[in-house]
Amino acid sequence: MRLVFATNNQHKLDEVRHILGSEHEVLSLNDIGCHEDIPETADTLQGNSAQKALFVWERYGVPCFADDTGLEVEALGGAPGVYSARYAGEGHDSAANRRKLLQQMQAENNRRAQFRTVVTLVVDNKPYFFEGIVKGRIITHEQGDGGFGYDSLFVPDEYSEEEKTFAQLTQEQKNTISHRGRAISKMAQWLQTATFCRVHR
Ligand code: ITT
Repeated sequence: MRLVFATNNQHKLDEVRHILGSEHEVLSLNDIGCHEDIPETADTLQGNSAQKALFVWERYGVPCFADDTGLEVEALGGAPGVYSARYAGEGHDSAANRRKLLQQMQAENNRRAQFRTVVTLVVDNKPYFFEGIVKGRIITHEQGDGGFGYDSLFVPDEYSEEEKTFAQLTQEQKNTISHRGRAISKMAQWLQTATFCRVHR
């Protein structure tokens, strides 16, 4: 199926194309000529992902999906959460966000955290939601130079013995266990069984 992924984040696009493989053709906002800054004004991940996907559906009328992701840190009461992109201010500056997180966590013993993604898929004018979560912990210094965003500060439980952050895993390894990998795989599974894209014989 041909689907638009409503994101301006090239890292997300690469990850999702890798997860969906050749079964679905994933177009970017660029590919459909959408150069607008899509509003994200909701105060939940589900609200923001719906806002992005519905924006594209309403303007372009094509099947599309969006994700909104937050890093939820136990000791910070779930922050930065839905505000993860703007944690250190409006600039979407990932390095500044990581510095602020390290500083907020300086005196904390409880380092538990999770990434949570909510994907909204819009087909036939209806939104469908898929959630993915990965649990782990925040380390005290950056480690690894792959990935993006908060990846170099997050050790998923699946790699706790090796003490490897998301930024030290291959894309394949991250996708297999990640919040986005899990949510997108649920969407792919649902697409396989959904009646609207079946050939009715
Ligand atoms: P779009 O809204 O255009 O999709 P974005 O970068 O604004 O892209 P989000 O609002 O979903 O994406 O992400 C919020 C923040 O969380 C952002 O700063 C990212 O860097 C970070 N983030 C999202 N996914 C991540 C991941 O898989 N690993 C590490 N950080 C991630």
